Amino acid sequence: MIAGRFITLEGGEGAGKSTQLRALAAALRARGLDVVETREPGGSDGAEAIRALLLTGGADRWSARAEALLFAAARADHIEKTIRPALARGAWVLSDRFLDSSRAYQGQGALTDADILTLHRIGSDGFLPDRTLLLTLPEGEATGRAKARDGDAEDRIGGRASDFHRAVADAFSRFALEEGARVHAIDASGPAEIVTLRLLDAIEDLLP
Ligand code: T5A
Repeated sequence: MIAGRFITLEGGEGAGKSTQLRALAAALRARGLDVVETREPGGSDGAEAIRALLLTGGADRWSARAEALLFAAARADHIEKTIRPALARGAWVLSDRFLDSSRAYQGQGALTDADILTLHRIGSDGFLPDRTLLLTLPEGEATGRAKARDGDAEDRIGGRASDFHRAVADAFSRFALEEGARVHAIDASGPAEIVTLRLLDAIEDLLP
């Protein structure tokens, strides 16, 4: 049986994660692989219910600590109900965001990166992806893509100030520098088809 693999796509708002996840899934299916497409927050019934709590409502609906705990709880359910069963049957699981988003978004303020990793150890035994593809795009370009799609409609977290999103981008870049074996930074500029080829190149060594 082919070994299942767990691949995550990360990056800021509008970098093209959802677009690339669909394209990557299609490319892997064309190679005969069983592929599961999923996302965070969400990806299981329980986690999707938590997603609605996290992304709607006023900016101060949750404290920083409550927000981090909700993401960790959603992730625990997602891993247990969706990711692990799919990997166990030999599927490739592609997730639009995962732990590194919590580290970048929730681990740069009231809580540290170490705190987020502790929550992940408690919630999910510290389970990590086989490879994380970090889509990088200059700030203006990413904002332009997101605005072209959504106008001014932003969710609870996406709508935070640009300083916050800059700190998120810096944190992601740091993960790629410090954890280079797992986290590969991919240039997300240019036509979507070209970006997909870059992503395929970055997982070539994992393919059967
Ligand atoms: N969050 C999430 C946390 O704070 N902590 C966590 O632990 C987790 C898991 C989730 C929010 O939750 C936060 C982060 C987020 O704020 P979401 O609704 O899931 O929010 O949305 P995002 O993950 O932010 O993703 P977006 O939908 O904003 O953007 P994507 O998926 O990166 O981009 P995509 O593919 O939708 O593309 C955006 C637009 O650009 C076009 C697309 O057609 C689309 O219109 N596009 C391109 N245009 C030109 N060239 C290309 N190459 C293009 N690729 C895509």
